[in-house]
Amino acid sequence: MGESKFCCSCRRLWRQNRCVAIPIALTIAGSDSSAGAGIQADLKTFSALGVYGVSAVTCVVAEIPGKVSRIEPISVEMVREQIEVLTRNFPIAGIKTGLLCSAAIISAVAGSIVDLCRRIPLVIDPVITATAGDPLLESEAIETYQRELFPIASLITPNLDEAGQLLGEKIQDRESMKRAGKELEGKFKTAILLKGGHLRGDEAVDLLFADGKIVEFTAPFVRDVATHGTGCTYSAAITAGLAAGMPLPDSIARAKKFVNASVANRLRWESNTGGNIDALNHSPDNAGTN
Ligand code: PXL
Repeated sequence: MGESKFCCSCRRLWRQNRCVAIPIALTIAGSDSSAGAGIQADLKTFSALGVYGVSAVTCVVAEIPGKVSRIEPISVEMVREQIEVLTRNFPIAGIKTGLLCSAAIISAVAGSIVDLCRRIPLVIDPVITATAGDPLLESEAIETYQRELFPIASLITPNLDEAGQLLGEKIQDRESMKRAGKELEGKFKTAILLKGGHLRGDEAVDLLFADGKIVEFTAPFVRDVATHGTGCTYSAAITAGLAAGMPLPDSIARAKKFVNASVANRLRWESNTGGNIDALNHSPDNAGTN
C-alpha cells in the first residue's frame, strides 16, 4: 500500500497524482442578463473546463449584446457577505474578478481577499467599459483598483484600451504594447497579460509579462463578430487552469484556445426586432482535451 497523501487545498485524497475532488473557482463579477459576459460567462467557462464555479455578484446589468441599458450595484455588505460565506466554507483554489462597478465595491473585495488566511491565485480582469463602449465603472474607481486590488493580484489582464487608461497613454502597436506591459509589471509588481486583440491584424497577439520576461500567445483573429464577453471568458478560463494547478503560461495557452473557439463557433439567432443576435459559445466542445 502506498502512502496516503491529502490535497493541501481541499484535504481530499490524491489518487494517481491528482486530487479526486473537482477544483473550485470563485468569480466576483457583475450579472449580464444576456449571459455572454459577466458571471454567466464565467460559470459556463469554469464548467466547460472541468471546474466547479461559485459566484459573488457585484451588480446587475440589464443588457443585450451591443447595448447596456441599466446597471444597479449590489450593496457593499452583500458583496462582502457572499465572498465571506464562500471562502469560509469552500476550498476555493482560484479567484477572478470582473466588473466591480464602484470604488466602494473594489475596496470591499480587496479587503475580503486580504483577510483570507491562505493565498489563493487571483486573476483581475480590469473591466472599465463594455465591448460596445458603454462605461461600466465609476471613473474614480480606477484609482482604487490601482491602490487596493492590483497589489494583491497574481495576474492582471487589461486589453489595450484598459492599459491605455491605466497609464494615461495610447497603445497602438507592438512596440508600445511592450513598453506598456513592462511599465505595468513594474508598477504593480505582478504578472500582466496585455491583450492585443484590438490591434486588428490577421492574428490576435497577447503578451504575458512575468518575472521580467515576455511570452507571446497568438491565435487567428476572427473578423466581423459582434459578440461580447471575450475578456470575461478568457480570464475565467485562465482562473480555471490555475485552480486546477496548471502553471500560468499553460493556463493562458489553453484559455486562449478556448476563447478563440468560443468566438469562431459563436451562436446566432434572428432578433425579434430584426437583424441578428450573436453570443459566445461556451460549450465544453470548445475546450479540446483538458
Ligand atoms: O464584457 C464586459 C462586461 C463584464 N461584465 C458584465 C458585463 C460586461 C459587458 O457588457 O455586462 C457584467
